Amino acid sequence: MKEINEIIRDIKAVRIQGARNVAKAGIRALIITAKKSKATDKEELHSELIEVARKVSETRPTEPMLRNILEDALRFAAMEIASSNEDIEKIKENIVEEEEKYLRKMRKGVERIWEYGAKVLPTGGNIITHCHSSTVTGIFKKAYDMGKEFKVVACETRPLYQGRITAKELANYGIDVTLTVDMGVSRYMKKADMVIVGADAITSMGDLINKIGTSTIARIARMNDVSFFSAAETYKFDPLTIYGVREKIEVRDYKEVWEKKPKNIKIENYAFDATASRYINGYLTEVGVLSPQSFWSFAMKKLGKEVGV
Ligand code: RUB
Repeated sequence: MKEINEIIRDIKAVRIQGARNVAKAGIRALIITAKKSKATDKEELHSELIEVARKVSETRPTEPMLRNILEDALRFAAMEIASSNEDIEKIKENIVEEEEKYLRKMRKGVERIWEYGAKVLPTGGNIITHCHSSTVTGIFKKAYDMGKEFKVVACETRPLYQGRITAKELANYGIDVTLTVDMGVSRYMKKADMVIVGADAITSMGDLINKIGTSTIARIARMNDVSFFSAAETYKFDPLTIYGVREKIEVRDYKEVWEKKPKNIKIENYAFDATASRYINGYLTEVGVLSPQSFWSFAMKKLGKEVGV
């Protein structure tokens, strides 16, 4: 299906970027599949949805939110398909309706993070962020709407410069923002009050996987006694890490770093890095401000999963 292939291409090319936007695109892919499906029976429809979910979930390896959400969405579709006595066209409609409801639920969740985050943001503070996280920019916008005064420093985020998206979005909203090259962050840390970044994955140990460079910023924050928060829905939790599975870090094409590199130079283009929980003061989540140690238990409840013994 053309639209699904486009979604997949856009996620892989980081035109759709940030864990939430990627997860939302996953749900949109299921909605399109159900809307456009020519399946004439339940089994065919079910396998079409499973196939699309599988393809989308393989687009970026470090995105548990996408996988958690697709798993949830497929669970509903499977229940609807198994239990409904309605005709196939009505079942497709019900699935579309339910997935749209899911997107609205996601929106409510992130709005709660924006509220909690905006309260935590120090009035008159200097805040540092990295990359582009829709969760984090939402916090800044909410705080701005509440009348809080603060300044943001955004790291440009090589090699794809997602920091520029952050800077543009905040500046267009009227927020005071300065863009720095990534290695310039230390200069700003001396005067900073807080660092807030997003999250791609959170492990059972409370460690954070986010855009490469995050762990360096967290260490510099600690050296300067600056508190470090990550804004993340509990859907960012990777339940497999409880069972010892290490979070995969996506390695992208070296051409993003240096398109015509000399042959004798090696380039490793890791998209993300891991920040140990000891550098993290807290996670700003839809259930409240959580310590890295308690994140997993709230997340497991949210995902409806139990720890096996
Ligand atoms: C984006 C990134 C973001 C998180 C959180 O990386 O690291 O901090 O995905 O974003 P990329 P959000 O640009 O490679 O996708 O809060 O929007 O989920």
